[in-house]
Amino acid sequence: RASLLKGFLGYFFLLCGSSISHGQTPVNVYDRCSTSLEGYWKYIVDPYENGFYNYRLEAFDEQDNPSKNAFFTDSKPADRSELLEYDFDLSDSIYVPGDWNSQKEKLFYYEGTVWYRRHFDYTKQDSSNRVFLYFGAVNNRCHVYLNGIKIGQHTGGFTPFSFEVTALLKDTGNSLVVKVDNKRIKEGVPTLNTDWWNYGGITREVSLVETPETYVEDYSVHLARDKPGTLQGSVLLNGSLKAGRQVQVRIPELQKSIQVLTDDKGMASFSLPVDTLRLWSDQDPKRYKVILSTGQDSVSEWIGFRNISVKGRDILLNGRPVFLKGISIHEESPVRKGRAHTREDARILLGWARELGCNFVRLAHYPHNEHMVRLADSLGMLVWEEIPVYWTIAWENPSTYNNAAKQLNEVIRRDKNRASVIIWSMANETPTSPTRTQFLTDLATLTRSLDPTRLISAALEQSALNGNPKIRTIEDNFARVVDILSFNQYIGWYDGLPDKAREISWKIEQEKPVFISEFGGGAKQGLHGDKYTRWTEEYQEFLYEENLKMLSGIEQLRGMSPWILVDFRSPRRMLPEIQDGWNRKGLISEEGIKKKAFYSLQKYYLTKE
Ligand code: GCB
Repeated sequence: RASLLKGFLGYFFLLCGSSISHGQTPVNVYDRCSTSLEGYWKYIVDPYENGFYNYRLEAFDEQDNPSKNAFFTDSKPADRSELLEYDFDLSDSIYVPGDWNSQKEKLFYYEGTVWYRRHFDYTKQDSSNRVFLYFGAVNNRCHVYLNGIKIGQHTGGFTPFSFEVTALLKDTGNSLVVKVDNKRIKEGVPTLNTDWWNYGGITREVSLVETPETYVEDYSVHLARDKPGTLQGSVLLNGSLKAGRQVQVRIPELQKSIQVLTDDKGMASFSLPVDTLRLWSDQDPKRYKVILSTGQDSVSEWIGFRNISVKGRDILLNGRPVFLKGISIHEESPVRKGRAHTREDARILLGWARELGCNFVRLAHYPHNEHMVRLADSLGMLVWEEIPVYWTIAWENPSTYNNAAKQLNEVIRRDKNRASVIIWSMANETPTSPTRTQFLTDLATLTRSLDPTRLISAALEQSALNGNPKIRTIEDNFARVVDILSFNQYIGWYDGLPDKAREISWKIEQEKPVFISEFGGGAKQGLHGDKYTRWTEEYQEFLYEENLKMLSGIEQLRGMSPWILVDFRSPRRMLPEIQDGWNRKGLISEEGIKKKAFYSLQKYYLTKE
């Protein structure tokens, strides 16, 4: 039954065509008329979910006449006698967007429910317009209520979603209540065990997005794979006038435009020959302004056009071999020491990657905020995006699969027009078994149906060949499915001392480009000693030098993203005086200070062809 369900989901997404699906967030909200709800919101910490369930553990929002004790009703006592045991107005405030852990000391380790409330007034620009309530991301599960009515719920902490609120919105005195729950659960994606901080809250922007009644909901424009010199794309309208409508697609700089007619689902495809096109690349991140308009609606953005493919052992960018000089990054703010979400955070992180000599970043282990990929587009930084299918996901559970597939669908939908994004990663370090391989293969099939223009990979694991620890290989059936063979390895850290790398040889049989998705080791910035003393900068530097020599010996090596750009918080890393809650494998400390190994990798990248 599980695979039937999966099949259905795949078919559903397929029907919707290149990740275009109905009734969802208008894509590219940044170019829409939108009003930010950023600012201080009231919040109530609710570990027992007292505002969600009555004392028989029945959900208030499933009842016909919910009690005023349900927090989403945002009630006040009617008179001086009435008993109510909460009051948003008298509660503390917290900044949105932002995680709660880094804002409130008492919530540093908290995992559970927090209720958020915001009051606002809103006047539409045009009375016939529609309004969507848009969330960049909420970690991890949320229920959303406007003016006492439930408008929806969402699972998955790293992707955007929205709800239409046209009919519920009032000019004044709107009450928006969001129940956010970040409890880790076994069947979740991610599951119970990870190596990063489980930041809770409304972690990315919230806004009201206004559109005409019939509007451009989604579109994709890219270079055709099989017809050089041709752009291809599709567009989807939403609204009562979506069928049989003219849509114009224009690229003013190329003096090109085309008119297409939508079908009865509001969909239209197009193909646009272009003779003089400067392709987007890491060397020349050229983008063109693309404008899509229909009736009263018009939306535009800057899009780069490029081809990414593999041929034998090579990764080809616009037909030419490229070596991915990468680094892995977690979504943590170098400024605030919490979840990153601003353009400024992205600018600093990608700026460091640039300084390191990178043309590539691996955004681990979940979709990062949209500023990262937009900035990567403008900088010419190639990107690996990943979903949090990490370690020991509940492979047998159909709801776990659906959750992973939905997150994949949402990130592809968000980023399919980003030239920088070249790889979709299905997973990280997952234990091989037939069920797991089927799970990942289904995700890969889904990805290829949603987006045939990009490459697929996953961070796999290596093993000893026939039990000989000196010869390493990749034995994993999922290796057959990927376009790029990626794996993590920790020789010199979990696996011997750095000079062990000299004894190891690699026997990789797959005729595919090889990418080292992780290697590295920890160092406490400022701690010095000889190169065999763990946690010193000298040890980490030694580890990088030995690993880089060893890895250069892999013939099919076409790139790497060592672990990791900056030290990051992890509850697994509690060694006093060294870790104190931080994974120390960063090349840069959480204070922004570069360690010695930063310069070893920089030297390698700057001298690498
Ligand atoms: C890994 C994981 C990464 C960890 C890292 C480590 O293999 O993919 O999430 O943080 O090792 O530091 O051990």
